[in-house]
Amino acid sequence: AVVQIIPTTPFDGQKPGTSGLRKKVKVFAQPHYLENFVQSIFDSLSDFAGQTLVVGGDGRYHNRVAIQTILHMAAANGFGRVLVGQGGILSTPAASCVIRKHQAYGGIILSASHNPGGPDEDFGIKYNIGAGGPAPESITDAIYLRTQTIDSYKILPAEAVDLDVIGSQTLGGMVVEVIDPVADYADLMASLFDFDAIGAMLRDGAFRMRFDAMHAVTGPYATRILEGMLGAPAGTVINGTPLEDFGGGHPDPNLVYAHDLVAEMFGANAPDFGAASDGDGDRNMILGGNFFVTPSDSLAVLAANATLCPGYAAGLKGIARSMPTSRAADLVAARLGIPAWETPTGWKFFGTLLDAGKATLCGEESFGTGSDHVREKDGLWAVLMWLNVLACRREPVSAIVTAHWADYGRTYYSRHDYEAIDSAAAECLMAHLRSEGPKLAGQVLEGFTVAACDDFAYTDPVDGSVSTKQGVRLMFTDGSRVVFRLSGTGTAGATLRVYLERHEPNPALHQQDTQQALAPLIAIAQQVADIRGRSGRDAPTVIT
Ligand code: VG1
Ligand code: CO
Repeated sequence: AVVQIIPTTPFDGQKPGTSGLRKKVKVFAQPHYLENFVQSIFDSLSDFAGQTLVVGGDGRYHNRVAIQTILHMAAANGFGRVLVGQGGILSTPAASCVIRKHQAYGGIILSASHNPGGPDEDFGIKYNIGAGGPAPESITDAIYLRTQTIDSYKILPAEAVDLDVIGSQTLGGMVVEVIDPVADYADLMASLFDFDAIGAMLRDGAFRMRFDAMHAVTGPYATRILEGMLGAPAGTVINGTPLEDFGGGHPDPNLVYAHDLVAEMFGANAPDFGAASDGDGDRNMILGGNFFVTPSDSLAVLAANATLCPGYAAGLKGIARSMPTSRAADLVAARLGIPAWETPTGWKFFGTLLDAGKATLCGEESFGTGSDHVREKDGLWAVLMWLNVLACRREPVSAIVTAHWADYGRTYYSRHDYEAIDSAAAECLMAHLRSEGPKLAGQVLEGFTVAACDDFAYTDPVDGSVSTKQGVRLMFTDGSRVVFRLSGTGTAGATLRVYLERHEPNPALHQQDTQQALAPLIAIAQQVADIRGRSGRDAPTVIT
């Protein structure tokens, strides 16, 4: 077959957000829409002729169609080889693992993460670099620029590739290798954690766990690793078959959407440990019996216990967290005498720190935790790290976390999301905070004195790149914070996120309800941003 050059015209709005380009399936399914974006990726890269590209997705509706297009375009653009997960499946962390292990040039991941899937729901695409992580802003900016001028794309007209049979095929001059999506990732996990100790705990009958794959991509990974390699009883993994529409749910591992798991973990005779992951397998929620571990606390507890795991026995080089994530992990870093880094929201900002050996663990409040083993956050990795810690300590999750609070103080933390509000109203709210916020310095609000208010800007300590307007921070003299930012992953209107944080050193005050403990800060957020007036909403859509 001969490469075809197809004329096209630009589409508006192909700007990658926090984690790639996310739009409704109906937008992606328009003729040339995906092709324009993929060609813009290739046009923003250089020297990839004959190189290897990794391709896979979370299995949502449109995944297979999109992968066929990408394979035919990769062949037309001169890639030498593509590694694609069987059935078009690769979790986001597994894709990162495969890119690194096989020294690929880069990879394309198809996912809209925790957003619902199906013909009327969301789809997404992002490019990852050879180090395995999401493309930095220099590349995503170039891609966006290219989408605005693109006038043609290259594609090889050839039959569809069989994605279901493991092995090699050719597509024009390019080799397509359909790979087992789990194998490389499972090997990496076995190299980091004490599988003997975890397996012994899972098999002895006294310890019970449940993992909710939410009908999303981690089903095959969790089933193979937990029930297969570690010998957990069959049925440990629930909702373990990936479905194109995730069974109609939001594959978002939080207390609102992981309802099957939450019902069991907060019911009578609750298992000892519960966990869930999201659509593309990079998020995690950790639960004990009748106990929720906030993602910010999870990062801190894992950091404090990391040396119990073989892969981290030598200690941590540093801990990085996104700006809105609570500062619980900073306290652990200080105790360990290692650096604590604060980056903008989105995993792409951790890459340079990990590559430079400045950080080992990273985390985000949005149920994201990971390490230098790959360059994405990694849901099942976090679950295995918790299991390794539990296998060593043999204490309930709640006891480990409350002991951590007694030691370091408890950081009460919550995020309030106002989803799908009017975009103009949301921009107006942020503009108001940017101009009026700094004037609050020195004022006393609800008994809290404002130390400073700014719009977070970040200079990457490794490559010097600068990212501005990353969220308005209202900081108080006691260390409490209220942070406001707009989501960069939504596909309808704007989503306002309000992050609330207060450190409580006194163990006698560690058993409060989180929303009660944060009530004065919630009131301050309302007062300074007039959320009700500007958004027209009386209450947040989701509280995590
Ligand atoms: C959200 C989270 C952010 C996370 C991003 C991608 O972004 O807040 O912490 O990195 O999703 O996660 P935003 O811009 O909507 O706040 V995933 O699991 O969707 O790749
Ligand atoms: Co995700």
